[in-house]
Amino acid sequence: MMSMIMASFLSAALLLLVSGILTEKEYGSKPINLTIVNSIANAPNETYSADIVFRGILLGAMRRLQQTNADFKFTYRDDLNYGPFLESVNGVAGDNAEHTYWELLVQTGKNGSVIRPDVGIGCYIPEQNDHIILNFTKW
Ligand code: B12
Ligand SMILES: *[C@@H]1O[C@H](CO)[C@@H](O)[C@H](O)[C@H]1NC(C)=O
Ligand SMILES: *[C@@H]1O[C@H](CO)[C@@H](O)[C@H](O)[C@H]1NC(C)=O
Ligand SMILES: *[C@@H]1O[C@H](CO)[C@@H](O)[C@H](O)[C@H]1NC(C)=O
Ligand SMILES: *[C@@H]1O[C@H](CO)[C@@H](O)[C@H](O)[C@H]1NC(C)=O
Repeated sequence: MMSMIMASFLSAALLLLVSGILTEKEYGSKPINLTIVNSIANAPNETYSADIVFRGILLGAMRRLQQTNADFKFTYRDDLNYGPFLESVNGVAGDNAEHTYWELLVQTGKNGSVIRPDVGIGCYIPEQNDHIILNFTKW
């Protein structure tokens, strides 16, 4: 008798725990806008919609966009200390001699102002309604 009460108590507790986890986290992916700006060549902007999972990194959304959209291509190199460094987007590559690079900017969904994240594409975790801007520019 006692063990039956104990067992139903435990299963009820387990149910509460599981439903708690399910409501706390979100599943599936959400769209996020990503715009490519070439501030050196003055080429027209290109905007893509990429899917990002809950707390997913920007690099993941970019990889999935590359897999599903033949118009979007990018390359990166692995930096020993900081991880993925974005080298080229749609065939346009940064060049040390010319001091050009792809700058990561984010127009935040919160207040619309443009920030320059202090981490790269492998560490940045976009928030819902963030607008990612890859800006080809000079340093
Ligand atoms: C100079 C510099 C740059 C230059 C590098 C130009 C060059 N070829 O020399 C430029 C302007 C390109 C640059 C860009 C960015 N940078 Co920077 N950069 C620096 C800085 C001031 C010095 C690096 C250096 O010369 N070290 C000495 C050399 C001898 O060592 P090295 O290992 O060869 O250095 C290389 C790496 O540092 C690499 N690198 C530079 N920045 C970044 C950023 C990332 C994410 C990666 C993977 C590699 C990388 O480029 C250097 C030259 O090849 C450091 C801060 C510091 N004081 O260390 C920040 C620093 C490394 N950068 C930082 C960031 C965030 C960026 C950007 C993401 C900024 C942005 N929002 O766009 C972009 C990279 C975007 C991309 N394309 O992926 C952060 C990285 C922090 C982190 N944990 O991710 C640092 C630490 C500054 C900070 N805000 O705290 N950067
Ligand atoms: C992406 O941009 C389009 C056009 O400006 C806009 O209608 C849409 O709401 C944006 N989507 C997101 C997820 O911000
Ligand atoms: C391209 O996008 C940037 C960033 O959103 C914006 O400042 C700029 O006005 C846009 N340029 C054009 C031609 O639409
Ligand atoms: C806008 O929000 C960002 C963080 O999302 C913050 O860093 C920045 O200071 C805010 N800017 C203004 C003008 O409120
Ligand atoms: C891109 O870089 C240029 C040059 O640094 C800058 O003037 C411009 O404001 C940047 N673009 C955006 C969208 O912030």
